[in-house]
Amino acid sequence: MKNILSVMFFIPVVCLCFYPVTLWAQQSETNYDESKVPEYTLPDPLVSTDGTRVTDAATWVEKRRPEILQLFNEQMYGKAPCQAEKVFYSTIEESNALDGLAKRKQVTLMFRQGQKELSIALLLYIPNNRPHPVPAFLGLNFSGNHSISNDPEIRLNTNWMRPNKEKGIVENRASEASRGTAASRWPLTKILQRGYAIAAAYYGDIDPDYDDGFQNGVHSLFRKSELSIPAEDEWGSISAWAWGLSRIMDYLETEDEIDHRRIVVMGHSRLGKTALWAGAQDKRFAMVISNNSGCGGAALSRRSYGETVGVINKSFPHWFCKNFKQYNDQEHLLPMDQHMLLALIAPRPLYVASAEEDRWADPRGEFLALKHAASVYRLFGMDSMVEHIPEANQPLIGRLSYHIRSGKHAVTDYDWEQYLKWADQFITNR
Ligand code: GTR
Repeated sequence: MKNILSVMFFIPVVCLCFYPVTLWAQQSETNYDESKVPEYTLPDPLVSTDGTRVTDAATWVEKRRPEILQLFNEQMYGKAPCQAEKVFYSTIEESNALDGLAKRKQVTLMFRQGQKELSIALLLYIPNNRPHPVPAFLGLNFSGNHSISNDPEIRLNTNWMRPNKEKGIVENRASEASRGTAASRWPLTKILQRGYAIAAAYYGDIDPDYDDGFQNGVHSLFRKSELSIPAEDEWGSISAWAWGLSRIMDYLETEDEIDHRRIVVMGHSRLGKTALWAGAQDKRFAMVISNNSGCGGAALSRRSYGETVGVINKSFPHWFCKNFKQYNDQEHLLPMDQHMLLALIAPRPLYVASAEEDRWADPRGEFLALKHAASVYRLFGMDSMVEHIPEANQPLIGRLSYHIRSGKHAVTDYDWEQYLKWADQFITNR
């Protein structure tokens, strides 16, 4: 018995000690050499499974788009259920905020399925002195709504969080020190002054970001039984977070002061992957922004540059469905690639942004995916300027937009300036 106990203790301790070494080893093997990118042929978004070529928008919408959606559902992100049996919305706080610039509203979205429940805390800032309903940016955040602003009235999120001392997260829980720690990613005043509302929620309310065999968070509401093993095409966490974005959209449809036909869904990094998957599935999102989303987001998998399918599946086994693991080091076998994910958003405006030093996310791969999504936009009569990768900080603004910013993996004021310019141009002109 004693032996078994010491082995049980020993194995996780050894794994934890070696984790940073394994991670370092993976990253040091990473290909950052353009000449070592394997030769690849991308699947053509405009050739249907039966081999016929799609030449008009109607055939794309009715035939080819559903085929591609099915591929991503079954082979990559995993299928999500629609809606919970019961949904309740309750406004827990509403008042003037930010020196009268906006109204702050905190709403709990509660989902009940059988005996199980899940709540999402939604934070809204709606600009005052504007003709309502106003357009809005919707985004999930990494460490709670209280992290996006120093506003002391924002409820402190008490759910599980990934450890992060700098963000005041102690023993997997936020503290008062966590307030405003992500404020630089969310220039609220600037966004509100331009006439946009902001809708924010913590991704961990929907599904905690760790591997537990797809059991906790919203997954638990829809499991057939406590013992059921997730199917190969059952939803991973990215699908769960995207499900949450669509449920927030359901709520926004009931909010009089926000125009649900003008919602821009935005996400950074893993939440950029999520924003893309949400926008690809749910046509109610008028515009989509992928900020540094990288592998499993905007970057082409076949390039195997920076983070690869094999590496992401090992580091984050819970993000994608089990089927996706078949493509570890076998990207050429994928029946789709990420340009086809982007194409699912057509004809809606789409912005892909990279950062020069974010080689892990493969900026060129993000650009190329956007470039190769353009054939589908052309079916809708929409031209694309995304032909040659621009210099740093020279944005290409159009229905398909792209920039590569100097600097690191982050969301900066520069990024937001471009998003706001682009949204001003397209939000009223879908
Ligand atoms: C990294 C991961 C990336 C990206 C990033 C993030 O560790 O390898 O795919 O999603 O995390 O979300 O910050």
